Amino acid sequence: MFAKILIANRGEIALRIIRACKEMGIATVAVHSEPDRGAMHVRLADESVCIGPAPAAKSYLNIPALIAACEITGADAVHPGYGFLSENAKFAEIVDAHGYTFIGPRPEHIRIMGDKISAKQAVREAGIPVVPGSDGGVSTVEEAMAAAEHIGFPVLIKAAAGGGGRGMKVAKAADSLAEAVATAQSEAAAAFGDGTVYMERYLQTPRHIELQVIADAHGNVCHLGERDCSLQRRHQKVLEEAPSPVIDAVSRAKIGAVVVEAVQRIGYLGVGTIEFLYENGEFFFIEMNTRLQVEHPVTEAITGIDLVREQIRIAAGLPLSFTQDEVRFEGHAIECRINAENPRTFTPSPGRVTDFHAPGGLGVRLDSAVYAGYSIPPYYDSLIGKLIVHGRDRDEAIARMCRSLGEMVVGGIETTIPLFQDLLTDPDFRAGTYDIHWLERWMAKG
Ligand code: MV4
Repeated sequence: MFAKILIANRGEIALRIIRACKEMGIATVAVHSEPDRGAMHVRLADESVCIGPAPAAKSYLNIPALIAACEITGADAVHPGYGFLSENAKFAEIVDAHGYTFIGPRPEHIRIMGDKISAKQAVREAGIPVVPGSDGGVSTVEEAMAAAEHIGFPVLIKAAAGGGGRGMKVAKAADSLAEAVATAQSEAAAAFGDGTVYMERYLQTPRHIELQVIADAHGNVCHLGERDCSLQRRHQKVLEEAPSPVIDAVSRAKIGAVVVEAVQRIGYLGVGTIEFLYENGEFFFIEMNTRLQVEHPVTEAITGIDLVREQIRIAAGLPLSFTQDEVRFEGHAIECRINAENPRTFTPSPGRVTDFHAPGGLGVRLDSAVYAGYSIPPYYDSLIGKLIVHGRDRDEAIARMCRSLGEMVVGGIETTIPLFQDLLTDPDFRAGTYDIHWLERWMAKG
């Protein structure tokens, strides 16, 4: 097992990783930018290294500085968290080349899944159902027309280098296809430096349902059930729950078995998330994420499995601490992402947190790096905490979340807490009948 792990991240996820390390008896190194000198992850780690000025490109994305921090502190391994360098295949290679262990998938798999066309091809060949679409990229209008003919309208044009919703264009009929393709190509080239696009049938009212998978270096692969992440705004997840209100034990076991078989065939290592659109009882793969995700705690809540501990064990060459048969899905978990933002406009609200009180009690978890007197810097994302509750069933989890949100105090800045207090009392939310477009419509109603 590793003696010391460097955490190449900040905020709540850095704390989350430090906590797993402490429970495993592993020493921790925090890295931080200049304005993050007083951040909680720096306080909780055993040692810390300043890796550069405020802009992420000069600090949290600064690979030479991170490698130097490993050398200075004698760390054995690097945990990238989520965001920043977590899905950067080059970084994983560089970490390995310097003799440290990257706690994550192999660079090869990060690279395959980073390109949405190669990801789709790889999982389809491994037996996972995908959204009907073009085989590979489309480069000309003629190719796009031919693809649309067998896909059927409406179609969606997506950037191969995209993901997370950036650079997508819908074409409702043949007369708008040429323009949609041209716009998608130029936007993709501008945003990602790669104008490659592909096409899919546009699913109009799906849910976003993702499966958590985990694989060790001994050939053991398990799935840890699904998370329903349909409540999003501008491709930002707002609230996630596990299990999905619309997936029963039989369909979970069925898609779980398909995914486990595919992950085995691909030879994947570590934790991963297979994202699906779910419509009319069918799963359609869209993307695979090769990182620990923000919303992983809802899976931890219903399975009792510490995903970060398993990640570290896997990277150290140890087997999974459980078998698929031992995985039980118990009760229901909900996560609210508490952002330092105006709850109606989502305008960032950085600044000094004057008061802070964490909710508590049975089935309540708050992952947050905020403390009273802390100043939220304006340079990074506005996530200041994740409130996760677990109940015996969905109704109990909802009641517990309402109660916890009512206890929580974050003074001095605006937060999204009031948004959740509204959302959780909505009859459609309570019924669990929402799709991926529901939240934006609900917010527009005001
Ligand atoms: C789609 C789609 C409909 N049909 N693909 C958006 C983010 C990226 N991960 C994939 N996305 C979508 N892909 C097909 N073929 C609709 C979306 C989509 C969406 C997906 C999940 C959650 C929220 C969303 C909001 C708008 C569009």
